[in-house]
Amino acid sequence: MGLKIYIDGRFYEKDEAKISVFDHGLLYGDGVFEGIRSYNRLVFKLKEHIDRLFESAHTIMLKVPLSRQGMIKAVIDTLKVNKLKDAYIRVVVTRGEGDLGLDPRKCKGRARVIIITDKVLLYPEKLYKKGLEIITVPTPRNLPEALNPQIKSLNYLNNILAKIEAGNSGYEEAIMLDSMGYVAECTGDNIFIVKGGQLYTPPQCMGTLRGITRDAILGIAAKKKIARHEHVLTRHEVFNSEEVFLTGTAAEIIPVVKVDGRLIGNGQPGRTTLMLMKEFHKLTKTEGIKY
Ligand code: PXG
Repeated sequence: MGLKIYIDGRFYEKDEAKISVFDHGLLYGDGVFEGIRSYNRLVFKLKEHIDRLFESAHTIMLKVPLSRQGMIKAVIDTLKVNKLKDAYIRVVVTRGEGDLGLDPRKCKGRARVIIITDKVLLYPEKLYKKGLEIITVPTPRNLPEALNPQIKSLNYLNNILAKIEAGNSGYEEAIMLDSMGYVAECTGDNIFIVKGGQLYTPPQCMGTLRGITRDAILGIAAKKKIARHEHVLTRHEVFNSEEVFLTGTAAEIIPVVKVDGRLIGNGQPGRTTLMLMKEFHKLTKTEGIKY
């Protein structure tokens, strides 16, 4: 049996799951999305993801045709139909069908809701043990005053350009700076450093997405009585930190051992990173909405 895709309350086989070429999600990237995970039939931080989806939609004045509770139910229903225990869940809301102009008021149909569930795509296991090597790329993160990175919109070209630049240089992931040259985040992950045993991550006002994994890590660190700072970071501070790691729904927590050719600490995943990875895995086993 193939994957079943949810579109507007109905399930379609993967090959039959189609939307209009006039959908403004396709024509203009006009829409919002979330990437969510489930672990052993527990959807991690589902409410937080749906809240963030609704916030993104509110800012772009996109009316989601379901209530928050209705959206949670639709995600759970899709997981049940697909009988997936551990899944990556992509929720997409597009502006819907319009004409060829960009005016969303011309989209007479209602917004479309698409839910795709699939197996999880992770970095290769050995990178979690050895750590990632990353670089800084030239493309700066979108200016928050222009297109705020808090809006998880279908227009991800800013991050895709950075991903292309990382790939051109032979790297999997890249640091993106904000327009002032401070460290913002990576193409699909937030960044943390450890210095003097304390945790630092850029504040969300500096053009970073307020990652749900990021917040979970800050929560774990608080319980472990580790001092936490949401503070602007320069590359110099990243190069001279004891540990660096990235957080995101897909990657979870992954250690970074080299940045722009500079070894981080002793070039091995650090103690605090390893502890946080262990605690994060514990959290995903106990927290979430059951299905
Ligand atoms: N920053 C950006 C720019 C992101 O897109 C994160 C941080 C981490 O946020 P969460 O809430 O996931 O801890 C993201 C994550 C994917 C994928 O499939 C993930 C994201 C976007 C596109 C693809 O890996 N968002």
